Amino acid sequence: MTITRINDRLSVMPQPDPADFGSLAAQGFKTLINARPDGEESAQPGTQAEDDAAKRAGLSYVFVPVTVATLTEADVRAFQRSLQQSDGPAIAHCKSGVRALLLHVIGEVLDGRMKLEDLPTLGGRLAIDLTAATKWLTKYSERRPVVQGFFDKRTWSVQYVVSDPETGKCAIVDPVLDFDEKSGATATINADTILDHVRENNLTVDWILDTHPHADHFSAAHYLKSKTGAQTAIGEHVVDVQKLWKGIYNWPELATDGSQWDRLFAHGETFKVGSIDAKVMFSPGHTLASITYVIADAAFVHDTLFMPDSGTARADFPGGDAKALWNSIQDILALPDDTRIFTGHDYQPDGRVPRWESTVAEQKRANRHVANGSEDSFVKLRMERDKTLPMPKLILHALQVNVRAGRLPEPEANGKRYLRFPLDALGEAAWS
Ligand SMILES: N[C@@H](CCC(=O)N[C@@H](CS)C(=O)NCC(=O)O)C(=O)O
Ligand SMILES: [Fe+2]
Repeated sequence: MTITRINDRLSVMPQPDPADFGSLAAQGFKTLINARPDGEESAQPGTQAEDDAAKRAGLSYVFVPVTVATLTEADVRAFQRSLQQSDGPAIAHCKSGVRALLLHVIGEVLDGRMKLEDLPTLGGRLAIDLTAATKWLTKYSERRPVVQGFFDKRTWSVQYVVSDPETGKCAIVDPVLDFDEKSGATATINADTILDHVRENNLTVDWILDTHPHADHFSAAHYLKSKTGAQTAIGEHVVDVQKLWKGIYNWPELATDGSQWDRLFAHGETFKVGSIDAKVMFSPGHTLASITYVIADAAFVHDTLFMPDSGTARADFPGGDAKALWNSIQDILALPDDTRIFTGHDYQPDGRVPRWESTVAEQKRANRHVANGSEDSFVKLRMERDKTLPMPKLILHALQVNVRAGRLPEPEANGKRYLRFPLDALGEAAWS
C-alpha cells in the first residue's frame, strides 16, 4: 500500500483492497473517504463493498465521488467536513490518489491556508500532478455570478445565494423555512444561515425568488422579505396553482391573483441581479407554475433535472405532467453546453455526499432519465416511477403556506396558527 501523508489529519492513496481496511484501521486511520465514482472499471470494489468493509474494520466511511471534469465546490466542502468530523486521521483514495489530493488542496486555497502559486511546488514534492487544481481555481475565481448553495438535510433541498461581485447585489433562490411536523414547531435556522452569509459577505438582497410552490417544505420568502425588504417573485402561473389548491383545501378566502408576491414572472421576462442579466424560462411539468431562472451562465432549474446520477423530478403532483416536464427539460438542455445547472434537491443516491451543480453538457451526457432517451421512453419511465413514490410527507402542510408566498396561516383568536388538511383528497396512499 502506497500511502502519502499530507498532514496529521489526512493521507491519500490509490484504490485499496477492502481486505486491507483492517490494516488501515490498525495504522490509526479513523475515516475512509472514497472519492471514486462507481463503475470506472470492472475490478473496482464500489461504494457498497467499501462501506461494508469499512464498517467491519471500524472505520467511518464517506462517499465523495468526483471526476476531475465535474468536481464542484460542494465536493470540496463535503471532503473538508468529513475530515473535520473524523475522530482522527483520515485516509482518502480515488483510483490513483490524485483526485483525493485535489479535493484537499482546492479547499486549502479557497480558505486561504495555501496559495495558488504554491501548488506546483507541492505537486512536485509529492510527485502528484496538481495542474487540475490550478485550472479549477482559476476558473472558480472568474465565475460570475457567484453561487453559494445551502443544503437542508431535513428536506434534501438546496437553497442559493446568487451574487454579483461587482455590485454586491444578490438574489436568494428557494429558501426553506424550517418545520417539524411531529411537534408543529417552525424555525428560521436555514433562512438565518443565509442571512449570516449575506451579512458576512456585505451583500444586499434584491430578490427572493421561488422557482415553484414547493410541496415538500415551507418557503422562507415571506420571512426573508420581512428581514431584508427585498422583492419576492415566482412564475405567473402560480395563480393556476392557487386555484387548484383553493379547491383542494375548500378555501374561499384564498386570493388567487398572485398578489402575495411582489412580482410574477412570465416566460421570457428579464430582470437584473446587480449588473448581471437574468431571464425567466417557463418550465412546467413538476408543477403548473415551475420556472427556471437563468442568471448569466447559471440556471436554477429546481425540480426539473436533478444531478445526472439522480435523474429528474416527479411529475405526479396535482397539476404535474410528465410530457410537459420532458419539454421543459429539453428547453433547459438547449442552453449553452457550459451553462451551470443548479438543482433544487439532492436525494444522495448511493449514500454519496450532497451535490447540486452540474452543466448542460454533463446532463446531456449522463442524466440517467434523459441522456439518450426519447420523449416516449421518458414519459413511461417517469410515470412508472411516480406510481411507486409516496406523496412528500409535507405536501398538505406546505402548499397552504406556499400558495401564500411562505406566509404561515394567520393566528386565530387565541393567538395560535392552525393548518387544515383535506382527507382523501390526493388519491390512494402507498399503503404497503
Ligand atoms: N421523501 C421526500 C420526497 C420528496 C419528493 O417527492 N420530492 C420531489 C420534489 S418536491 C421529487 O421530485 N422527488 C423525486 C424522487 O423522489 O424521485 C419527502 O417526503 O419530502
Ligand atoms: Fe418540488
